[in-house]
Amino acid sequence: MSEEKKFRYGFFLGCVAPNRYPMIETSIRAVFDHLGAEILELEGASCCPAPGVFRAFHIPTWLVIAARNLTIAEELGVDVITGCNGCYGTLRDAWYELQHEPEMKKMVNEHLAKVGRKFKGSIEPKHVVQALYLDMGIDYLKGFVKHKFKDLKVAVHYGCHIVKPSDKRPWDGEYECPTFLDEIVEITGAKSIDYKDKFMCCGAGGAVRTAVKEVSADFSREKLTNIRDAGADIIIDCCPFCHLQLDLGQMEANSIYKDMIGEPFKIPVIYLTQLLGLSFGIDPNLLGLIKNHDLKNVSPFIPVEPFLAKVKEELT
Ligand code: 9S8
Ligand code: 9S8
Ligand code: COM
Repeated sequence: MSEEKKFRYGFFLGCVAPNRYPMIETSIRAVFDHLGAEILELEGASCCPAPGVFRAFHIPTWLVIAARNLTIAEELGVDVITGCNGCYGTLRDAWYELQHEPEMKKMVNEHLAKVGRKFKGSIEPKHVVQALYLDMGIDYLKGFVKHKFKDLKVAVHYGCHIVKPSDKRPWDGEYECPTFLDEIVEITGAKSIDYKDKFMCCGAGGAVRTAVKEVSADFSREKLTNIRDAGADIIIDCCPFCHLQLDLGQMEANSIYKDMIGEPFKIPVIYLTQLLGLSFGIDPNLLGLIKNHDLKNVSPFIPVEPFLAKVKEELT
């Protein structure tokens, strides 16, 4: 008999983590398991669909697809967690809107009836960070810390959708200068350093990355310059799309804005649960913290080895 777990969630994967950054998915699974959370699969889930793309074109289509994804978790009777800000944005905004707009809910359920589904609004979509910070809480997390970093300077990147729109987020007034992510990071002993325009977008969202690569790379260039100027050893984020932009985006900024940036950027980009997992004593391999590879077009694009060297030095 398996032991009774304290928390249960349906895991909404989205597209970017499973396709481009499987280490993000792996580290979320490892850390949640370690924290006594049971993870259920949402079989048949699709793209959330991406807020900056689908919602920008056709709101009813966006709502119906989002609601369909939520009904999968409703059938299982569990709240949803997602490790992606964009998926969180879509699932949470749609969930909220459908509860406040009966006409929209009626329209959505007419469509869902054709595939034998019905949106009720009975479960809550949560970000992985929300589950860690609000469901479990800092004190609970602290109880799992086995190793502490002594000298690791972290630039925390929140991304946009995790805090905005504020009326549909659970952060209790903390929307302009939130601290919840920094607080989680700091239980590992790492220092979350201040840097200029910390809450600026990474440059990827709202389909900017797809539409105008130079503009999105310019955002990243500015953000990365501020992060480097502040002396960060690594970047910590909580969104696979930000992760892609801050990792692959360093290569892009290095080539598109070569003349502006001086030394090429090479700041390791680490997902929150990878850092947490290390501090909980989880094997780096189970957190997808792999050594540099020589495969082409395969993440991570910026080697994480300088970080792994530091981990070895500080955590053993
Ligand atoms: S799904 Fe499809 S494109 Fe993405 S990763 Fe997050 S947002 Fe939702
Ligand atoms: S991608 Fe993730 S959440 Fe977003 S829209 Fe602005 S920032 Fe980066
Ligand atoms: C950003 C998602 S995480 S989107 O590009 O705004 O849809």
